[in-house]
Amino acid sequence: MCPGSFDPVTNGHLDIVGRASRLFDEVIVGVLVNQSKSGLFTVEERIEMLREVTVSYGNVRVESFRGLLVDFCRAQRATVLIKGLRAVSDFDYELQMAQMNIGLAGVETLFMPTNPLYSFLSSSLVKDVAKWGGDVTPHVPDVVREALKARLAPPPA
Ligand code: COD
Repeated sequence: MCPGSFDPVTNGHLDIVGRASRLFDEVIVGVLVNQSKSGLFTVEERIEMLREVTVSYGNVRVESFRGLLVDFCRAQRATVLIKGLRAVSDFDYELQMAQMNIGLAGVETLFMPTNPLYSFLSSSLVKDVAKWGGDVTPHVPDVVREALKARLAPPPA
């Protein structure tokens, strides 16, 4: 299980999903439906983009979930969570979540070091750069770049 918000998916996420797909028979990308936080893209839009960019991996499927991640893992019969670690700053929070998830339901977490090409990448940073007209081509798949352009385009004068 590769869980996240994916608002939107970046090349950093994709790198982790692709590497996980080579290690496991089946990979589920779990997109959190967060009712208390509205994103730039709807969950349906995020899922559509994720499906498009993972279509070449035959063993990856994309699903949404609400509530506790471990309940979703149980429902999907997923036993391992895969998380990417970008820097030491990610580790504190990821360790807390990993320990909570194993305590709640025995679901293990494996950490994958980020590809150094993407170690500074986050969905928020990409949205901020795109908002101010910066080029996000190296950081996201083309379909995401175009969606960002369309969503963040300044209104016509
Ligand atoms: N390089 C490598 N990995 C990356 C990169 C990058 N550049 N960017 C992101 N990642 C990886 C990280 O592993 C991250 O965890 C994952 O991708 C998803 O990233 P985001 O930013 O899309 O998603 P988050 O961090 O908002 O996701 C948080 C969860 C949805 C996993 C968490 O909130 C959750 O489990 N929520 C469900 C409720 C729950 O069970 N709560 C209790 C948790 S103990």
